[in-house]
Amino acid sequence: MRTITRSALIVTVLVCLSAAAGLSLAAADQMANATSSPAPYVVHIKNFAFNPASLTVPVGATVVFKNEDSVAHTATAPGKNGFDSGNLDGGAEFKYVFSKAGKFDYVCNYHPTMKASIIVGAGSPAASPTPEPTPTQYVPSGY
Ligand SMILES: [Cu+2]
Repeated sequence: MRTITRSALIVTVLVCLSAAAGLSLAAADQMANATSSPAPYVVHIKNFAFNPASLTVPVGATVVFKNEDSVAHTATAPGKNGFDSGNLDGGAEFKYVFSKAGKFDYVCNYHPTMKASIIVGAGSPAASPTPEPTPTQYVPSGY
């Protein structure tokens, strides 16, 4: 009984170690992808709303506005530094590159109650999840 418990413990430790290794590999992979080709940011236009209503992106980010409704919408930020998707039929999408920092409030020209904003920051991409710290207490000293 004692030996069974012991080997069960060893198996548990090994499983934890491989899980941790797998996680850090995945995280490293994700970071490499982020630096080489940043994932596009997506604003979903659905049920007469922009989702997310507030999106923070780094300077130079590409944002894709996807109309997932069956009716037409626009994504329009007035002003000389603004942007305008023009008419977006249901299922259509519009890509825009935000090359300047700032806050861009935009609306749908057809439905003025649809309001949202894009915040373009000067720094690195926001919302990069902090990886869990490696559980070093599980590493046997003999390894
Ligand atoms: Cu609309």
